[in-house]
Amino acid sequence: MTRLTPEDLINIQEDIHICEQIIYEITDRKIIQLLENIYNIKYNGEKIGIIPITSGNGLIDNFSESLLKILRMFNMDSFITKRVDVSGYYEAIKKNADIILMADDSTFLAYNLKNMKISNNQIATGKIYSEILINSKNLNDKDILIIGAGNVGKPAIENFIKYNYNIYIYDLDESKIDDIIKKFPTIIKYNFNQNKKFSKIFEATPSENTIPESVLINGTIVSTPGIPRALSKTLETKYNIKLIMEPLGLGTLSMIYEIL
Ligand code: NAD
Ligand code: 2YG
Ligand code: MG
Repeated sequence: MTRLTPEDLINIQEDIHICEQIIYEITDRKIIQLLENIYNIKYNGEKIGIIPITSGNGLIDNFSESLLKILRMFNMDSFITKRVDVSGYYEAIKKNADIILMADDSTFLAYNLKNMKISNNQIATGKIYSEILINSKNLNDKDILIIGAGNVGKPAIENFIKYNYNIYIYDLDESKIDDIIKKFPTIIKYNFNQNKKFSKIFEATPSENTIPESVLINGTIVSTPGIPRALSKTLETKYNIKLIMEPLGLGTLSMIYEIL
């Protein structure tokens, strides 16, 4: 997992705004409509407390503030606790939060204090970024290339399996692919010599420029939570790629909807 930097988050509202437009172009739905469909639930004014956590490598400047911006962009009732860690948790409960959001170096979770549902950012991120491809208007092409079969990639793979996709996967770590193929034997191990092109690509790795030109066609949809960027700007422009990529928003919204 790549640790977010304050710089990653500088344009968070603009990044989400651009994603909103591309998602609408691809699926005919706004982000919130998509989430309501995926999780079959509507947001009903639940109050969300964001708790800054200082453990391990400490606070990321802009992290809690970015979460607040994201939630408020979608009109969710939210606040950041003034205190941190355990005292912040206490404050969130005293201020009648229904849901808390908090992250240390390895886990970013949302917990619904009323119904006791919990969500994990990696799983919720894999879900929303895969659903964008699954809900694209191009329903005929059921081939998907997945690059990166880690904690975000795996829930995405399970989702594509559910929708009967022909899944091609590539990961630097071959053992990851082998483990997945043991579980889902229909999955195909992809190597870039196969020279197959894709209209849908999912990428979740911590490496840069993992998507080579050889797999692209004009208008390929690339849904990629991976940080840093998986596709060069040159290739994005050359192939008119529909690129879904932002560092925090979609995954966070997906976490909230998962536990409503
Ligand atoms: P992970 O470490 O569990 O998995 C990453 C996988 O990528 C591993 O299997 C690794 O072998 C593989 N990999 C690394 N370099 C590769 C390369 N060059 N080519 C192919 N495979 C490669 O990490 P994760 O939790 O799945 O997160 C993946 C990325 O997504 C990270 O950058 C993380 O920060 C980011 N992330 C973004 C969001 C978001 O909201 N945008 C949310 C969660 C995670
Ligand atoms: O409260 C704080 O400011 C810090 N304790 C937050 C630490 C978050 C560390 N996690 C990451 O950087 C991310 N990879 C997880 C966020 C998912 C969205 N990319
Ligand atoms: Mg996200």
